[in-house]
Amino acid sequence: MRIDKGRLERSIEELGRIGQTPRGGLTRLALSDEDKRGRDWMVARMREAGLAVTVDQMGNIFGQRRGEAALPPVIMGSHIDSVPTGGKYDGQLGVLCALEVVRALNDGGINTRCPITLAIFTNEEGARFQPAMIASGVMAGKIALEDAYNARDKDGIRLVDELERIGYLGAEPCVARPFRAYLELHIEQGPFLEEEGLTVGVVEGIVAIAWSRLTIHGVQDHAGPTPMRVRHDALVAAAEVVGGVRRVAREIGGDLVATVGNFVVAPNIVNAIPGRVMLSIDTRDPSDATLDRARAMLEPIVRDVCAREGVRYELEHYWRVPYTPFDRDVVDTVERAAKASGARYRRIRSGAGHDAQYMAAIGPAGMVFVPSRDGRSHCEEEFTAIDDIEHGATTLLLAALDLAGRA
Ligand code: HGY
Ligand code: MN
Ligand code: MN
Repeated sequence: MRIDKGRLERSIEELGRIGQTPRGGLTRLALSDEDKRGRDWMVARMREAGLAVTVDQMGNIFGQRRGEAALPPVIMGSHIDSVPTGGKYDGQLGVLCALEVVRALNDGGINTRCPITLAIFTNEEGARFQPAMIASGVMAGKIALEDAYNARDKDGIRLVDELERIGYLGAEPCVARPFRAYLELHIEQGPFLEEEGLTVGVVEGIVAIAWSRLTIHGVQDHAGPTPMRVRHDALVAAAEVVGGVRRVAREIGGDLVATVGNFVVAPNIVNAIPGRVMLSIDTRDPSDATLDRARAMLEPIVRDVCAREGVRYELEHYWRVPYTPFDRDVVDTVERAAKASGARYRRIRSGAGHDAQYMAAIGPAGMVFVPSRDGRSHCEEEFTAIDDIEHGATTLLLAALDLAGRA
């Protein structure tokens, strides 16, 4: 019983071709036609591997491998939706390594006491519908199903209508059910494993994450005849806020990160003074108290900048996930598996959110990291070497077997 590196590499290439960009990256937005094709491809492979496939109300896909006893399953999961011009490892690698674990168990004729379930979560990225991890959030009871259904993309299309359109609006309730453990293999998306020459990260927890939306209302006007002294320019105020976000991150320092990634200007033409700007603010830190401190520093900056420019604003704090430590026993099991796999490893914390963050709210969860070349992710340069992937997948296999118990 072992991970078949060649088979796993072929699967990564094959699934990675669905939504592939000209530069070899991936654009497979949640519930898009590419996501449907990716889902259909995965369901076919899951059925070939003998899994009983079900789909729930949020379009989460589950493939169950029977266990010897009526016990809660060991779930291995992740996501196959990507960010625009992202990479073909974020999310999909965890799903394919979980599939490879099932295939290796099948090859070895291994039966387990607990069932083994493969899970593919909808819209983990939050790139098309917000917030991120919306489907595991519904399952964990942290996001109302109706709110998730009514989430709209930038074209005003609702999430539920897209689930229906692509044929993945399942009947199974999207609710928490007991599980023996949840395991997620994922790329690190940061520089540490590679810098230290390590091939596996034993993830101890995930940082706290806060998303806010700032909308600034100025006075839209003509760029030519309007004297500077009478202007109320939403973009000038927004630009100063962006600088303020960076200042707050610098002043607090430590592990705090703060990003303005989404920035929408209206009417966004050369010869009109911007009347409205919407910008996103993503802050993360291992300490929830530090996120609160960052917010407390940011709000007066926004207030003063907008007062000076004579513009109105709304600041919505619309998504928050607390610092999430993983289950001690699961982390210890992953560490034992990493050691047994022969990998060079260490314990590490995740700076990215994952479905494991919400799954940890309803049962024992843990993660396995593999290195990212140059620490890059959410970009077409995203890459992880297959030898590192093999170590990670072997760690996943050994940890899942330990937790599920051999029959
Ligand atoms: O935002 C995140 O950390 C993840 O990529 N959804
Ligand atoms: Mn991911
Ligand atoms: Mn991601």
